[in-house]
Amino acid sequence: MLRLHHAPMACSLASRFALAEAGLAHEVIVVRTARGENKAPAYLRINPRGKVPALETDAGVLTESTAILPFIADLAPGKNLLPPSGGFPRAEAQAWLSFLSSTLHAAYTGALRAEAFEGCDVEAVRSVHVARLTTALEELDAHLAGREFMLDAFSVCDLYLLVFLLWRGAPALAGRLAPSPNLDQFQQRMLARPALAAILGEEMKSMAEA
Ligand SMILES: N[C@@H](CCC(=O)N[C@@H](CS)C(=O)NCC(=O)O)C(=O)O
Repeated sequence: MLRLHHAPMACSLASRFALAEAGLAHEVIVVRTARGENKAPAYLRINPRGKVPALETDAGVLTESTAILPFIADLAPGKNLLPPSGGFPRAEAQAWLSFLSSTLHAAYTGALRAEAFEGCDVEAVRSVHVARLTTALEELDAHLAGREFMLDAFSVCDLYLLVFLLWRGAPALAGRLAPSPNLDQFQQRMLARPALAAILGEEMKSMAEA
């Protein structure tokens, strides 16, 4: 059985989306990071870094979205959630996953959690990261012009990007991001997928209860 450790609306939502789109039996274990549950000994035994996602599998615990998403895709080869391993299209997909993690997610972290940069001016940290976020979103918006998906077909890259697009609605970013019409349309297309819309509804409910 696959068990996903996940915090509502966190980056682990991409793995939750992927498990659903892959049609794999799984359990979602909610880790309330806002309450510090990710730093509790019970969770640190699962992921000593105290981060979500963590995916418990029969072979062990896997962390890092850029590893978990391809792992899920490969467990459901009939769903074609990534190009097959070993070729250039798969390497391109991996490049996008890396970009989303190391550039887009990193920019969001600085923009939304600037106070975590100890000893630094919070507004200066936020401004630098909002600028990086803007550049990354501009690149993605241009990439999606005239395209339905990030790759030639629907993939886990789309699910990972969707989570970061949802984060644009964070109150701390209000009025700070440029319009991104292609990203807006992409987000709408993704949320027209019934499985994703249903999960997002559950996530919103979970956030409201927190
Ligand atoms: N590189 C990791 C990043 C994981 C990460 O930063 N997760 C955040 C949620 S988006 C988290 O667990 N934050 C809790 C904390 O740092 O206290 C991945 O992509 O899996």
